[in-house]
Amino acid sequence: MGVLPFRKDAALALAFLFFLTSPSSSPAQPLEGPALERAGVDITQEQIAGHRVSLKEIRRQGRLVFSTPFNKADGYGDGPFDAGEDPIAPGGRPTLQGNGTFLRVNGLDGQTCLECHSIISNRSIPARFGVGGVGGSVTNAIFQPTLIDVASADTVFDGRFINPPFLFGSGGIQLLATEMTAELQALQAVAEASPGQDIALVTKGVSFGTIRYEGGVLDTSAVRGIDFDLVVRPFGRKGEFATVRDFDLGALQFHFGMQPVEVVGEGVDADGDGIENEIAIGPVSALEVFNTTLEPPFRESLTQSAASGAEHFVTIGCATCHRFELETESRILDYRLHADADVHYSVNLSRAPAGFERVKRAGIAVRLFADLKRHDMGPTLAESFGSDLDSSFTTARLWGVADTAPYLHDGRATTLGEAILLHGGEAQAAADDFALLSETEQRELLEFLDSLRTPLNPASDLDGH
Ligand code: HEC
Ligand code: HEC
Ligand SMILES: [Ca+2]
Ligand SMILES: [Ca+2]
Repeated sequence: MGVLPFRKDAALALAFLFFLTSPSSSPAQPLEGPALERAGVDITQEQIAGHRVSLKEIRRQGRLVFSTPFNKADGYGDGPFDAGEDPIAPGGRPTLQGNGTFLRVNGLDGQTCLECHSIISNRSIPARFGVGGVGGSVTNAIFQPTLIDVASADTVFDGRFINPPFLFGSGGIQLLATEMTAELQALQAVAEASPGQDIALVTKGVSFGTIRYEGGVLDTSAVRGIDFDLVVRPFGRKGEFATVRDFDLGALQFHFGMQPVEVVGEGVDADGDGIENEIAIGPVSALEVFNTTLEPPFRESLTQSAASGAEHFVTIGCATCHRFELETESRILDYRLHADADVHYSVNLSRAPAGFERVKRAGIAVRLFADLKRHDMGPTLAESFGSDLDSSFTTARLWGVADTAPYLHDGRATTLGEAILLHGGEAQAAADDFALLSETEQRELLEFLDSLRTPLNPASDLDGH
C-alpha cells in the first residue's frame, strides 16, 4: 500500500485536526527493549545470500518477524506528530486522540502481521488459526479516508476498505508473474522491431490486449488489465506489487510505522521516533522467503456433483478469468534480496516446503483459479477513492476459497453465492448466467468451489522449536 496518489485535501484536513489534539512529547522507549531482539531475530543478509544458514532457519526467522509484536523500542510507530510532516504517508502520521500509538483508519493498526493474517479456515468451526492466513472484516485495512459519516445513508467514505487475503502459495504466484512479465517485455521488443503492426500481448494463454509501435512511440491504448509498463503485479487486490518483498516493505511502514533500513537508509531516524535501523535487510529477506515458501492450497477430490459444478464453471465463463491453472517454465524462484542491490537467493518451489506439483520438463503447476489480470468489475463493486482504478480489481484467486469467508475485496459477501452474484462489469454476463442456472446446477457449482481448500497445516515443519 502507499503507491496510490497522495491526497492533498486529506493531508490538510487531518493535519488540522491532529494539530489541535496531539501532544508533542518526545517518545518514551519501553524498558523491555526491542521485541525482535528478544524473540531472537538476528539473521543477516550475508548469512542468507552466502547460504550460511539453512532454508528452514531463514523461514523460522521470517515467521518470527511475521509474528512478533513490534514495540516502540523496535521502532513501532511514526514518532511524535509534527504538523510539518506529511500526515498521510507512513513516517508522519498522527495517532487517534493523540494516544501516541494507534491510528487504525490509515495504518498504525496492529502490532504483528499475524493479527490480520491468521485464519487458515473458518469453514471449520471453531476456526483453525495459523500463520499467513486470512483475516475477518474486523482486520480490514482502512486506507487514507478523509470522510466518514456513520449517520449518512449514502455512507460518505472516500478511503479504501480492504480485506486481508492469505499468503499461501504466493511463491508460485510470484514466479508466474516474473515469467509473464519477461514474456510481455519480449513482445514489446517485437513491437518496437515491427513498426505499424499490432502485436498481441498474450502470455501463458492470458491476453493483455495489443501494443503497437508507430512514429517512434509505443501506442498502449489497446493494452488491457495491466499497467502500461507491462509488468505483471499480482500482489495487492488492485495489482500494484510485482513481488511479495515490495508488498512487505509497504506493509511494515503502513501498518506499524516500522521503517526498513532498505527504504530509509542505515543509521537514519527518518520518522523521528528515536530509533534507527528499525528493521534490517536480513529480517526483511527472511520475511519474504517465509511468505513465499508457504505451501499452496489444495483441491479435494471431486464428488460427482462437484465435478458437474466444475463444468458449469467453465460453461458460463467463470474460467475465462478464474483460470484453473497456469504453469511455469522454471521451478526456481529467484529473489532479489534488496530493493536496489543485486543480491540474490533462490528456492526450488517443487520441493518442500512449498511443494508445488511438477509439470513439463522443468516447471510447476499453479492451480490458482485466476489470470493475474485486472478487470473492471462495474459500479456496484467500485470503491469511492477517486482513483482511475476504483472499479478495477485483479481476479481473485479462488484456490482455498472454501475456507476464507468473507469474500470480495472488502469482504462484503458473507457467502460464495453472494460473491458471485455481486460480479458486474466485465463479469456481468457470467454472473447473469449463474443466476440463470437451475438451483441444482448452482448448488453443484458452489460444491465445486467448496472443494478448494487452504493447506491443512502450513509451515508445520517449523513447529516444536
Ligand atoms: C491491519 C491488517 C494487516 C496487517 C497488520 C498486515 N496485513 Fe498484509 N494485508 C492486509 C490487507 C487488507 C491486504 C490486502 C491489501 C491490498 O489488496 O491492497 C494485505 C495483503 C498482503 C499481501 C499481499 C497478498 C496478495 O496476494 O495480494 C502480503 C504479501 C501481505 N499482506 C503481507 C503482510 C506482512 C508481511 C505483514 C506484516 C509486516 C502484513 N501483511 C500485515 C492486512 C494486513
Ligand atoms: C471478468 C473476470 C471475471 C469473471 C468472468 C468472473 N470473475 Fe469472479 N472475480 C473476478 C474478480 C476481479 C474478483 C475480485 C472482485 C473483488 O475483489 O471485489 C472476483 C471474485 C470472485 C469470488 C470471490 C473470491 C474471494 O476470495 O473473495 C468468487 C467466489 C468468484 N469470483 C467466483 C466467480 C464465479 C463462480 C464466476 C462465474 C459465474 C466468476 N467469478 C466470474 C473476476 C471475474
Ligand atoms: Ca518507526
Ligand atoms: Ca525511526
